Amino acid sequence: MTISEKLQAILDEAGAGTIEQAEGRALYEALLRLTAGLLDGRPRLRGEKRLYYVSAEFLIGKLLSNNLINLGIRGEVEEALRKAGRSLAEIEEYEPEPALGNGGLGRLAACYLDSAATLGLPCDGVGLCYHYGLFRQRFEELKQREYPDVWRDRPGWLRETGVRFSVPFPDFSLEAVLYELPVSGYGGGCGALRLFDAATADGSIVKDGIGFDKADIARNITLFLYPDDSDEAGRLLRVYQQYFMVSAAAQLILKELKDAGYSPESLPAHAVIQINDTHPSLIIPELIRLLMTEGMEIGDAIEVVSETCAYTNHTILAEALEKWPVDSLEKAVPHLMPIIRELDARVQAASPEIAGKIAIIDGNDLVHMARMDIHYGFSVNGVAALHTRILEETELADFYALYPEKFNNKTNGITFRRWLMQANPRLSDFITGLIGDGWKRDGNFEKLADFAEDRAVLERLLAVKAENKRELAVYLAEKAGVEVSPDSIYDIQIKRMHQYKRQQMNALWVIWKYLEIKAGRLPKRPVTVLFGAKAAPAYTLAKDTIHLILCLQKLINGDPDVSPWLKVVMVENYNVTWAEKLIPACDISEQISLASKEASGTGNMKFMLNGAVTLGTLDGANVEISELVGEENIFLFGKKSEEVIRLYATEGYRSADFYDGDPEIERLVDFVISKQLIRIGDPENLARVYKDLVCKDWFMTLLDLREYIEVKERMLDAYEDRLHWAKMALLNIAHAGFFSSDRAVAQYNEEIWHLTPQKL
Ligand code: 26Q
Repeated sequence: MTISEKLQAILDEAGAGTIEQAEGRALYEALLRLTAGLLDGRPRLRGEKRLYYVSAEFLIGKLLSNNLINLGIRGEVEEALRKAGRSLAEIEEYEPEPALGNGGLGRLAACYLDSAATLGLPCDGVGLCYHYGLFRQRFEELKQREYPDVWRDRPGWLRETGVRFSVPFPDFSLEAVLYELPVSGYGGGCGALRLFDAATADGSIVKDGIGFDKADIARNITLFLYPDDSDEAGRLLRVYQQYFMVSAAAQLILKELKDAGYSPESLPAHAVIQINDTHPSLIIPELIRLLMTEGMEIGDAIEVVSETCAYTNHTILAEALEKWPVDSLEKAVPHLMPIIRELDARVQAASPEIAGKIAIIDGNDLVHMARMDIHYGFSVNGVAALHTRILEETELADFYALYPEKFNNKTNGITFRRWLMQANPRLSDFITGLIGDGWKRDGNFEKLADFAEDRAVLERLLAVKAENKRELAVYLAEKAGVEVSPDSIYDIQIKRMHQYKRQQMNALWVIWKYLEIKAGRLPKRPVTVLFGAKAAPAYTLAKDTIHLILCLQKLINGDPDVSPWLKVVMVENYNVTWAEKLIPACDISEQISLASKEASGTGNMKFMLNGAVTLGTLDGANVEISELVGEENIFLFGKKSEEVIRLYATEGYRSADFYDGDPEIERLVDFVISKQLIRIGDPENLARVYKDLVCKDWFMTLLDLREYIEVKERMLDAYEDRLHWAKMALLNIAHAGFFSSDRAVAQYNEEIWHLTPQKL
């Protein structure tokens, strides 16, 4: 049977009509059934040793297109739909989007599952089956409002497995119900994303946006990804949630060990647990506890667990390094406390002279999750070369001195199946036309560099970008109701809203450009500045920055003198789908974090792969990007990480010095509370942004602002030499191969996991 015939058979069974006439929803459901059926037929990856990638986040996004690509039938399906006057894009609109992550860390986990399945590695993701993903963002009165993100109300890929475990809390226990989503590899086998829900979880307790009774643990535990932790009850709930996840995960791992006929002592030979940041760290004491209930001595249990667990650090921001008060843990997981105290006692006894610096439980009765991972895991890795170096030399120097052999770097990667083949079919075909399609498996684009002086190729590359820009303009008009000119330069910053990522610096540039245009100094070509970002619900300054950008959007787009030259667009509810639309159309990739603060970044890699040129600081993986493409193919600015670290150490940065000492900076910052903006926005929110910039500016916006403006001007000028720009874009693509998540996962496997790839 052809794909068309199979699809029609499913539609017939549902009485949904022909492919031509079926409603979009019915057609989506039919295609879902067809694709899920094909995935079911794939061999599940097995082996002597399995990886359990335990993570509180998996930002998988929609899966239909991705699964079609990995099954190798996307072309056929598209052709069948096209013949019937339908399209995959139309059908995908009906697919719910699992937004089970905040940003980089969650998306990385999703890319790694794709790569592990592609490489034939027996690997599962293990996490929580939140009822609501990351909140849905709406802009109301130019401010962010949060709403529950419902994704499980329609047919999707999730299915119940029938496997259940009981998770013990002090006065009650909760039943964990295991769900699974299939994870297809490109041409390979099939892994799984295994997500636990609580049998008692009940969405009906959600009231008034994303509010709910934080004390009703049985009903709220798996409702939300990252419940607001700005108050005590919210923080306690996070502990309950984390423990629920890891207890179920630990029971699953030990059950599978037993089912395979292996003894508890042999755990390290048959399982490796990658702890994705500290959110799953309680799996260490929980596994020890469970092994002890099987009769193992504590010392042996500690050894077995330490040989099984490996830890990845994703951040050096102090406020994100989890530390839980002993009191909270005593309340939620008192049965783990004797074990955590024993773990702490052992490390303190082993290194008494530095006990204060490496203790798991510190003098303020805070339990340091990362420290537990480092002491009782066999591997600690950072996510980009610079990040790992900063961990070793600064943040975790005491631990590096103790355990140099545990530390290693694994520079992040992205899956080219989603971020090139799926998101950018035009570029994908263009590349294949030039160098063949070996890159789909080996991620090698180096041969593209041979065309760096080939005028015809460069012109075609520009044409591909122009076509993607037109497509985005149509999408923006449809989805956001804004008109942008495809002839303008698309300058894009999409990532979580955070002060360290410095969207506020980009906003100050927008103000600068606005004032330039107002003064009659017109740019050579119009610029469209696009933003996409969610702010954590309790992060006031981040929400204020969104407000500032939305005010600028209104002011500028509504000003007939300025809007032909400058437009600002902040897309609502930025998510994986938006990223897939925006990245292929981008000219300038904004990667402007304060050096030393962005562990790696992965958006930077996606943009590079799609032929955008980076405007960035020497932070995270930008350092490696610049080494790969060469300084002539990237626009760098700003203070280096050593200098920034020194400024923090010496308290050497005062934003007021920059504000008072530079009339140009003063003018831009003052504009935040100007009459023009106050008329549009809320004075309270704008004043907070202003005040922070002048009085605090913890992430040193004003330090790099001047250089940012200068280099961005140079970049806009460079854009006018279209062939030279195309050469830069081509060389960026040519050197993007290193950032394949296949490379990253292969390195994890060779140096940490040691799984045997299955031949498929
Ligand atoms: C911690 C404590 C309390 C409340 C929340 C948190 C919390 C939640 C989420 C801490 C961190 C996160 C997420 C971090 C994250 O996404 N980090 C990003 O990871 C990417 C993948 O490695 C990197 O590329 C990014 O540089 C890094 O910011």
